[in-house]
Amino acid sequence: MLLTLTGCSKDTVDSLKRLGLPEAASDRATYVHDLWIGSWIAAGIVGVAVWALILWVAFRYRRRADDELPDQVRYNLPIEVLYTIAPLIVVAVLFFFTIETQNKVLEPVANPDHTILVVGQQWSWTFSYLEEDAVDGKSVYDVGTPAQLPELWLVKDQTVTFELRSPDVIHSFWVPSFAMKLDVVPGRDNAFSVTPQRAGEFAGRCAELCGWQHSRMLFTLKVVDQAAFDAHLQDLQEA
Ligand SMILES: [Cu+2]
Repeated sequence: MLLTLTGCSKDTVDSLKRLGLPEAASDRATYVHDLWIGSWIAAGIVGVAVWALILWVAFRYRRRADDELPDQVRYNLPIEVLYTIAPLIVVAVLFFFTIETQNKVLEPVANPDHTILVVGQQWSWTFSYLEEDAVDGKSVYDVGTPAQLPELWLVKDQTVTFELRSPDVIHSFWVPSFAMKLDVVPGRDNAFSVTPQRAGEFAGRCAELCGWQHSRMLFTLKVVDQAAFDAHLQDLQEA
């Protein structure tokens, strides 16, 4: 109601409901969404409790007369134990749910529908579609430059595993709509899987400062149906 009166668009309202997180475009983004919202609710409860206690103490133990000094308290062991234990509990709870979310987000998939080799090189991306049926089991690739952004094509509702490789420095493969990024580290075989659940065009970028053209290390993600995907792979083969 208030938001309607202030003239906010539906997009703005939806974005506020997600507390600024991009709209989920994959199965695993929803886990991050839950952690994000849950963390803010927990922070809100703790925040309100702390403000209430501060206000209550300030009011309850205020000075009541000009010539009176309120009780001066020091070395209160129960209070000191409380403010040591309470933050530890807060950190432990956040840690637990973060690890739990991380395990779900990184859960490997045994037989993904597609495997894509993602090479992050200074300063663009190379996407190799490995052993695809649309091109008779061969592999095809798309290599980009900062001036000509590469495209990453995926099929809606089909699981893909990204294998991340870097020949030079550390990059980070990031699709904001998947609420997921993973470092691309030279000499280290990182991988993760997702199932895109919304068709459309999405932004992708490098999330690790990797040199002077880092900010141009962008790509376009297209989530399409099987026919469009197959046609694209055949185009890549002919290119
Ligand atoms: Cu980079």
